[in-house]
Amino acid sequence: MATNRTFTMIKPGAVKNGHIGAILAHINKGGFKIVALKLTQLSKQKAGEFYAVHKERPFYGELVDFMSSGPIVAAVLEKDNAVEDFRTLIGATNPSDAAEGTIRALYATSIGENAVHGSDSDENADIESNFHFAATEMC
Ligand code: 3AN
Repeated sequence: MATNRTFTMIKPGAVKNGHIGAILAHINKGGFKIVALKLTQLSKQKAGEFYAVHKERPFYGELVDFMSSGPIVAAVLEKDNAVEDFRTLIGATNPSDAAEGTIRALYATSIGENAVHGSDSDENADIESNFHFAATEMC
């Protein structure tokens, strides 16, 4: 996959609170093209695999429970400098530190329920996109 792509999930809290449309509009306004999109729900096992890198962190159990608690929206996004620009668009992990106007400042309720995921490197964007989508589902 080209390095101008990143992977995102709209997390269960933001889906439950009715923010799918607003967040996708924010992403498009930020200059990102959606190249793959699905509404799905992660099993506990799949959520645990996705966040395996955080296995030793104290919040891992809570994170896996939350991420498998309801539907999510998974998407692959395309833009020059996608990974870095998307992390700027979503804001800091803790919404109370997120810059004004960012997705997390607008739609997150806490550090654990922080509205969206954004890949942290081109390598992880590729791994995470392939975790959720078959090659034929990415346009
Ligand atoms: P980011 O999603 O901004 O890259 P990471 O990779 O440090 O942040 O954390 C992954 C996810 O773990 C976050 N999106 C958040 O949902 C959760 N998380 C991170 N730190 C905490 C924390 N201190 N307490 C609860 N959940 C956390």
